[in-house]
Amino acid sequence: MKIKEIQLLHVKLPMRYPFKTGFGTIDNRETLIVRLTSSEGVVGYGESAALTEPIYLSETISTCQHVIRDCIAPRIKGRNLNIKQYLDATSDLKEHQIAKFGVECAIWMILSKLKGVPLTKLLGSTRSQIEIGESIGILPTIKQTLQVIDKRLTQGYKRIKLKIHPGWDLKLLSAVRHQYPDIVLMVDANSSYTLNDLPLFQELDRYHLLMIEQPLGYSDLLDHAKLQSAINTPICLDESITSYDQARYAIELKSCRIINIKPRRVGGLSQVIKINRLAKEHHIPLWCGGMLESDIGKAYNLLAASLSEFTLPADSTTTGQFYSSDLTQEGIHFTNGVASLSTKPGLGYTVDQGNLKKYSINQEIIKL
Ligand code: OSB
Ligand code: MG
Repeated sequence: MKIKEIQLLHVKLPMRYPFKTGFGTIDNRETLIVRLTSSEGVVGYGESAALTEPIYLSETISTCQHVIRDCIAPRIKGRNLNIKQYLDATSDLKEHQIAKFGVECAIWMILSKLKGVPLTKLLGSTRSQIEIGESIGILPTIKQTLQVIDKRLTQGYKRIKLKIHPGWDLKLLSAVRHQYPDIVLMVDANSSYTLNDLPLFQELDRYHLLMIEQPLGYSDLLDHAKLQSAINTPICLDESITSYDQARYAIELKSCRIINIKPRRVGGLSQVIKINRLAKEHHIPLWCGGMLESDIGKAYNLLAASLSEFTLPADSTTTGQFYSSDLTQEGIHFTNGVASLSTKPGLGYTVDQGNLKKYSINQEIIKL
């Protein structure tokens, strides 16, 4: 299979309300849709869902456009591609995981369609039902947070994740645990604390949390190891796990006991498969995180979550929750907090061409 055209669609989705986290507020979601056409005329989609600024990870939509156009495109031009050949062709490119991920997904999709085999089968999935949890951003009041939790529990979500940052932590958790002593609950600090906050994390041990996600510096494996040895609650790393090797270092250093895998953060579904194997060897539970992707990106997250070690609920929202309109015809929906994976070859969802066009603010075509 060869790629004859790459389209980069810079899309801006209509966001219904801002999402506030320890790293800042996302109030305007732009993303990059990667559309590849093979020489047979088969189309595959990927999403390089970086943010517009490097406030969560270091890549941006602009760096993804640059790397795909100027570095990945010339390397895959005219070459026969399966996943291994794509990885070989781009192996000299350092970092830029989100850019690589967008192209790799589109290649997986084309291969799945050409072979007539569902992606779950190509990836080696072991489950077709994915349990979902909700990630609740920092809201103006505790009362509003309790209302959202109530709604999500009624909808059947399997666990609740609360964003915390200094000043929005103990009081919040005490109120939530008072109202819901037994729900499966976790927090995500998005790197907003330091080791000086150790007493706070020791106090958090009282709230029997499932895990504390990324409490310290975004690339800091050392302080996380120190913190993990001083508290009982498992630490889960998100921002710090940018590759298979970082996952290996974190496990060996005991920087965490759980890993949040975002397929785009580690550079591709191929890397997710490798980390899944590593996690199995070391008995490290995984779960799939999200970063407010469009439906296209979310569909790939759910596929990643179908691998064997993804035993904890994935972060995801349904179509319509953050964006009033999205990019697939079917939309992403859950029944009682569970997503069912499609068994069709390809993405498993039909891309809504009308919406893709409507929400594109810039389009670039690269002929190979
Ligand atoms: O830290 O997990 C995170 C969204 C954007 C960037 C980082 C994070 C998040 C979330 C939301 O927590 C997860 C989702 O997409 O449902
Ligand atoms: Mg996180």
